[in-house]
Amino acid sequence: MQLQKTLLALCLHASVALQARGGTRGANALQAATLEPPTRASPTAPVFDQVCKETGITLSRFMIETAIANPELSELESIFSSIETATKTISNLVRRSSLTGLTGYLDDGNINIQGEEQKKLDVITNDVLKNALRFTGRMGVLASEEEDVPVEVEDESAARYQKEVLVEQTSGKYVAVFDPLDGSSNVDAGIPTGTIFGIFEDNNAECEVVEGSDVSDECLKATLQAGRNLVASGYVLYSSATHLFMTLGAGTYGFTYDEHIGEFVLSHPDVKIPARGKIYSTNEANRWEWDQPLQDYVTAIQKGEGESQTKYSARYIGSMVGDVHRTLLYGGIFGYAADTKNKAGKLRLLYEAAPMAFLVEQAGGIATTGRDRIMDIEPSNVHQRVPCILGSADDVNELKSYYAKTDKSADIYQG
Ligand code: AFP
Repeated sequence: MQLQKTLLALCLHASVALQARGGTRGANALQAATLEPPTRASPTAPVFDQVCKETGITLSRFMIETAIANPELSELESIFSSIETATKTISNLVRRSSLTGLTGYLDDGNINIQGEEQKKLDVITNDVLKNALRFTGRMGVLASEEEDVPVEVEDESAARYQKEVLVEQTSGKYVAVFDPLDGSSNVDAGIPTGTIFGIFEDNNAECEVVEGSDVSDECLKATLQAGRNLVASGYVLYSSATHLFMTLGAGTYGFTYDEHIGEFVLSHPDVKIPARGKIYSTNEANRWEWDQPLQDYVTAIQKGEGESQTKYSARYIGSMVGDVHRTLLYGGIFGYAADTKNKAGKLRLLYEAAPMAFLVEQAGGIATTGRDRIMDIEPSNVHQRVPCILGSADDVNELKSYYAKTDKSADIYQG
């Protein structure tokens, strides 16, 4: 009894302390202002008036409170629970891969639909995430970077979308798109990697799965939605710590995995990207093949001749989740632009650029091709690539101003 009283006192005390340092704010403050009007009403962000010092706010509690505040989002609770389980597993697989023989490429040299050789971890992490999501009972369609089971060439939909989409059931309300282990080419060198995910509503009533037959056009169409339709998105970074950053359209929230209690705990409430940074992050080896406006912009910030008159530093991991995570926290600009060899850049619209764009916008940043808002691009192909430049609003707007001075017809990317 005495112990219970002491714990309660600790919890209540912690609640006051967290509020005092602004860690948890009121519902209105948590409704992040997006730069562009969202197409759906913003959900109400959860409010935590009591926080236990021993556990903090776990992701499970965050989702329970979210469901109470927004009953229409209650099904997301089990989806996030499955993402949580899967990414804890992936974190463990990545950490131990040098000890468990999970480094390197598949022995049979499997090539995925992108033409990239698959690593053992690409395949295993895809299975982990796919299986976690399919058993939530909430999913209509799952599309992953690594799902490359060939479909018949004569199949019209296969030719158009170049790739199969795994359809598990039709009763589910949601569509999940994901890259299970982004940056996996880095993983054997101990460099950060990550999982990226996006959740859409399955708004295509015509999507029907007939056992034993190919995926229908309707089911594929349910997957091809613009980023502005995303209901949720996020990433999990596997690095010095495992971080899960997510948005449900009412701000961006960051959780850190606490191995002592086995839970993701809220560590970065209502993340706001600095309006301007002093870091640029891109694969500069491609610079001579970029659009001229981009070359001119990077030259200006390198010389301290940009709007801020500050000489920028370069930081580039080559692993999108790590580079975006640093950009969110420190500010600056990250991008993978079009170049003359890769006319749409390298990053995939559906399961890399759009989910990250949603997250960055919800933190007050911008994500663009150089001219167009990433969130407004309608995909025509599951594996479509897109130039993607994102980060601090002032930095990205400055870059956009270089493009605005030139004619779009001169751009490499004509999408
Ligand atoms: P891998 O998953 O093949 O390592 O690719 C990672 C990635 O898709 C993205 O995470 C990086 O931002 C980008 O590619 C790096 O590409 P470059 O190696 O061409 O710089």
